[in-house]
Amino acid sequence: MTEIFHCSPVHELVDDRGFLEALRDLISDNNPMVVANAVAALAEIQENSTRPIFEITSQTLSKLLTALNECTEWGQVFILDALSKYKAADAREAENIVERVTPRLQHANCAVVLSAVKMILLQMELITSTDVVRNLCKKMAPPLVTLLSAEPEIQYVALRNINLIVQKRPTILAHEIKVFFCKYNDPIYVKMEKLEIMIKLASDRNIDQVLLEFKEYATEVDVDFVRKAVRAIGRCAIKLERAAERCISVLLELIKIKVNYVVQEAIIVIKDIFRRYPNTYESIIATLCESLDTLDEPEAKASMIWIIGEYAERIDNADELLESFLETFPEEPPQVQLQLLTATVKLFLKKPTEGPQQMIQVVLNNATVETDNPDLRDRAYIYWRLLSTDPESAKDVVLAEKPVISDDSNQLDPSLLDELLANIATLSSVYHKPPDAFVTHVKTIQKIEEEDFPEGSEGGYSESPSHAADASPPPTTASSAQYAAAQAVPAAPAPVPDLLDLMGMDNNNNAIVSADQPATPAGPPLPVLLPASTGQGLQISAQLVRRDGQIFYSMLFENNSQILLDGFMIQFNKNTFGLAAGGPLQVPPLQPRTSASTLLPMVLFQNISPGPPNTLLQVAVKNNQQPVWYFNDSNVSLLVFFTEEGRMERSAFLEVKF
Ligand SMILES: *[C@@H]1O[C@H](CO)[C@@H](O)[C@H](O)[C@H]1NC(C)=O
Ligand SMILES: *[C@@H]1O[C@H](CO)[C@@H](O)[C@H](O)[C@H]1NC(C)=O
Ligand SMILES: *[C@@H]1O[C@H](CO)[C@@H](O)[C@H](O)[C@H]1NC(C)=O
Ligand SMILES: CC(=O)N[C@H]1CO[C@H](CO)[C@@H](O)[C@@H]1O
Repeated sequence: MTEIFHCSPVHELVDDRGFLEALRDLISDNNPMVVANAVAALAEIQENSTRPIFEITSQTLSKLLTALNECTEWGQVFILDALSKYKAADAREAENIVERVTPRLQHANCAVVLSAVKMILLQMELITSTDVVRNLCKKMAPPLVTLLSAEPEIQYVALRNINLIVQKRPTILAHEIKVFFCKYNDPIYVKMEKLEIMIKLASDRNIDQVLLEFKEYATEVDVDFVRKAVRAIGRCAIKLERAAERCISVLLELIKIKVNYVVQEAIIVIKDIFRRYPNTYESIIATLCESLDTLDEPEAKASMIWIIGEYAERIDNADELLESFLETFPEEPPQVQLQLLTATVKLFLKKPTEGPQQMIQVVLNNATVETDNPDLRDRAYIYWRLLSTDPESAKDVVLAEKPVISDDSNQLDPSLLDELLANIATLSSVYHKPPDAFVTHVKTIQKIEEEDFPEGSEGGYSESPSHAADASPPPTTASSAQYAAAQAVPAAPAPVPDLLDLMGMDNNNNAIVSADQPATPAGPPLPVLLPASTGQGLQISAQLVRRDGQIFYSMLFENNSQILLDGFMIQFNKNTFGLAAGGPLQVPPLQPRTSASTLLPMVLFQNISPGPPNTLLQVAVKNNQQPVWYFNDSNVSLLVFFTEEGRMERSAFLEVKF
């Protein structure tokens, strides 16, 4: 055994099953010190391995729980993490495990504390006794509070984790809201996180205290923090019905201070409050209207316009107010334009008099003829059509009762929350993103069933010449000249220089890529879709690109095999956009150790797949020497379907059914 321990650096042994088995066997040793040392070694190996190397079984459970006291800090973290994944047989076993682990909550190392919290939270799912759960919640509060007396960086990590914990079990820290009050010298990133948790812990019982705090924060110097504090007041109003009135009076006090960004932020949240409690607080609209001319931020402007439109019948001079906004309609950002359009229509439906009627003409003209924004245009046309055909149903649509909103900002989806809770004390719980969102995996290649492809085995292939001599450039129509020019780009995959620059080139001999020319890729390399190891030495990289309004499949073929490869053909499986080859695949015979790149022109809407939309492109490539290779291009950028200006072509837009 000692021999094995000495032999070589840990990471080289990760794949040595015999060695790992030996270590795992030691976990069952009767001496807790031996168990602790084996755990330490396993923990270190785990550091260097991406797959879990160790799992707790019901046999090793009690040994490990006993050894927990003897272990190093990292050994403890390792055991606790493994225990989090352990599936207890029943509530009693879960209770036993948790009871043995609770002393870890007092540990000085915050990694141990967070791992213990995670483990308890996860095992608690199984525990049914409300008394036991309540007790555990009580025990978890003090260690979490202690984490907040550490240095700011650790506080931040603790706060991000606590943010998750209070979403799952708000009771744990329900009585501790005071520790989340911001200190004047807290760094801004700590303050922001504390604010978020204060909102989550705010309740009818503590709201007065919380509002005093928020009000104070709203007068500090850091603008972002002030804004967040004002928004926090609004979110509390939405969350706590009984406290809404108190929240609103604080907001009104803040508006009266007339600090520009405070006013704007307040108006944004008041719009949400109106949506949460319709027909309740409209009396404050007059106060809001006093600040009308100070609004210069799109979101605040849009909110105010929404309020005016929504309550047009109760605001005497609603038409004047809207008219003042309309003067700058063409220059406003889209967000404001959309609100102006809707508010004007609401005003017209509520007060169908001459003034509003003129306004609506101006708005509809501006929003249809004079705009490039498709959202604005579509909405304007819908209103126009509704108003001109059936004003009564226009009322039903535009003035319909809106669903009441609730405060779900910064609230995580329950399944994501559970996944993140299982990752407490890791980076994942700090980012609030699941591990696979920032740890990339290596793509593996899978065989696609040949029957999936249209027209059987050969029919649909776009052929490439068997010999370079056979390859004649396509006929000289305008588009095929472009295409030939595209082919002439010597061995340079994406991005290809502007095609127009190449039009003057003599492309008789360059019409296909010379196989002798080594690939000198300019710009980022194409993604490898068929690695040489899978393709018996043939490697294929490819990506859809858009050049001069046309879609191409930019491909690079690399021959790492010992034989000449020729007769290349390509076929695309049915896909959402109906992408298919728009011409033959022009790849010259590939000598061993040579490569060739090509731009294959693509057409849309040729073989549209009936299934739900996705961005997957399944490709089959064959040649005269090798079997058919299948690969998936899973990274089809939607951008290539749009013109260079980012607008989708009309014909393309009409045909794609999202
Ligand atoms: C667009 O709006 C501006 C400002 O309100 C107005 O002067 C102009 O006449 C409008 N254009 C049309 C075509 O109605
Ligand atoms: C390729 O696409 C098929 C069909 O969607 C899928 O089943 C397969 O997992 C994909 N293969 C890879 C390597 O992504
Ligand atoms: C997907 O394509 C884009 C460019 O279109 C590239 O930046 C990105 O790295 C690609 N992602 C993967 C996973 O290949
Ligand atoms: C897989 C691969 O790239 N093989 C070779 C094909 O030919 C080119 C050009 O000679 C070589 O650079 C590659 O190594």
